[in-house]
Amino acid sequence: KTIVIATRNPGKAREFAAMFSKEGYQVKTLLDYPELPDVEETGKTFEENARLKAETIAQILQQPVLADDSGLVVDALNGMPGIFSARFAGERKSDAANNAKLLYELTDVPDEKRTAHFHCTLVFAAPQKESLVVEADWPGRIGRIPQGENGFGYDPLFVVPSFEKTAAELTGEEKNHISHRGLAVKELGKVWKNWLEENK
Ligand code: ITT
Ligand code: NA
Repeated sequence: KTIVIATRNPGKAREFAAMFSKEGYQVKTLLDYPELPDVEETGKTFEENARLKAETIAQILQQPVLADDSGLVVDALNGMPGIFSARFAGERKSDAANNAKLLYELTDVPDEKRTAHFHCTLVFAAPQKESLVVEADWPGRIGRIPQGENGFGYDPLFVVPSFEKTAAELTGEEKNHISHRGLAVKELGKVWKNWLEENK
């Protein structure tokens, strides 16, 4: 069993591979298809962007494709970086640059106002079918010093209340169990069977 995920983010790819291998799936990502185009994320919402990625690649490959659009929503920044999380510090900037910009923007924000959540929208698209959409959030707060070596993106600054550690200090297993992406994959598992029945 193989599932194609329309992502070029190696951090996401690693998490999906860990989660889907438990269900007996082998994960392929766009890192395995270097010839496919980059899908421009012109949408105004996570769902629009996830749809663009999943439906474009499903159309090209003529097979079912899953896509993830996700990001960090910071209350004190009116929801930024949100859908712009991957390019907060500019196009093709490093995770470290994004984290540095986030810390800078929050310099004068006190601890009790540093609340945030990660959001994940997953779209499962198949040629000639209605797409399946699920989403999940992961609440936490933004720390003051990057800590931890695991994960990717904003994980070193995202403090998880139940652990009092950053997401980058959790093991991959601990993160996938409670993260926005982990919860969205669980939700997908629940609705997938029905979708397959309805779309035979
Ligand atoms: P693809 O579109 O190829 O999947 P991307 O990184 O551009 O890769 P998004 O447009 O969905 O994907 O942007 C998601 C960004 O949000 C990601 O680059 C991180 O900066 C951040 N992010 C999402 N999930 C995260 C997580 O679990 N931990 C840390 N940062 C995360
Ligand atoms: Na992207």
